Amino acid sequence: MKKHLALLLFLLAPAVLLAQEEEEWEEIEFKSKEQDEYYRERVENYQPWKPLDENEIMAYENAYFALEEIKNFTPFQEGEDHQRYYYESLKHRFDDCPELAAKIDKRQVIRYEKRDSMEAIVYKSYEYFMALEPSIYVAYSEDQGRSWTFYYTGITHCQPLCFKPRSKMPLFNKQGDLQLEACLLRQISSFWLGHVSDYELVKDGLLLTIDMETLRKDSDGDGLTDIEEARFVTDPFNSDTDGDGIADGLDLNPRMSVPRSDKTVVYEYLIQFCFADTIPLTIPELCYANEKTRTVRIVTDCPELQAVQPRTMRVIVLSEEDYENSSRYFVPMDSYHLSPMFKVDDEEDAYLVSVSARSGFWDCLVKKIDKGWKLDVISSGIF
Ligand SMILES: [Ca+2]
Ligand SMILES: [Ca+2]
Ligand SMILES: [Ca+2]
Repeated sequence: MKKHLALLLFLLAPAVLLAQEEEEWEEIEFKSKEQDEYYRERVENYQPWKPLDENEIMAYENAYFALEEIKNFTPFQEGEDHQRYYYESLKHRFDDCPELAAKIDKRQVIRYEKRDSMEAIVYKSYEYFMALEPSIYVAYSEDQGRSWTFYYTGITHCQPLCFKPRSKMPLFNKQGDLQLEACLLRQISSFWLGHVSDYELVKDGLLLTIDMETLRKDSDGDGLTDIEEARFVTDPFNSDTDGDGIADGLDLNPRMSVPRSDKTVVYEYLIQFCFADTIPLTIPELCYANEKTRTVRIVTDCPELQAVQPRTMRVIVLSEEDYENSSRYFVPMDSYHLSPMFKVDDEEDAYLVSVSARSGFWDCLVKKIDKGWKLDVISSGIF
């Protein structure tokens, strides 16, 4: 097996190791000193996943909503955090929740309540923010369910707040805000493909109050709420964080406005898993985000990659330093790993580049040709 591939597999372990056993790897004949150096450094700096300690969990505060201790509460039940729980026991629980209300499947629902003309559904979804645990959303209607608005709460299921579907407390409080019984959980095993992470209870008997005004707040009017901007690491008080003329809510790469190079177009193909034989050097037509656009994160210091202008997804590009400074309470968004383009030692205008995500990895050789690039996938694996 090519050395750098072994190093990459090591970094992505353990999910990839399963795939490794089933795949016969081709020998790759192209050598690159740049590539060897890059993977050597990554292995040296590799930090394995570490659980938060109990004190860090106890110190959790929600940046937007009040979290308080309550005396009478529905105790946490073992397995309540587990995805399967919803599929087995929630099927019949919300009989008063109209099926597919607001196009939400009943199995996603944590709490539902109707009061006068107001209706609210608190639900889990992987849509929009791809992450290893689902995010918590609120669907809200003020006209008896005829029209719905959807809000992101900034909370990732079990990280560390876990809400209780069995709660008997009314969902609407006297002020018309939402109150949710919760507990704090601590993740004790890392995620890997096809495996649900394990959690332990750290603190029970909590109540989170989601006030609707804060949930809706979009201070700079760019179409993203302040809570979404925190997740995207964009500026909630500047409607165009990267100053490229496209508002944050529409921008498919809202954090970075970096000059393009010939290599940028290669990355644009790879992040969309498009392995065309030839890649023309044309600048892609400008596309815009909408409220359902899938969002992935890319951590890179490589300017050619930071400049990407995706067409079908939103990318949140963080430098290595931004990433180091980001909150540990968040389960990361789905991350793509794209390597820099490494010059092949003995060949003009030829580069090795790798892309990997949860679905698999691809190692490619790209060669500059007249008006574009020729792309060959030299090895790949599907997880
Ligand atoms: Ca905003
Ligand atoms: Ca903004
Ligand atoms: Ca912008």
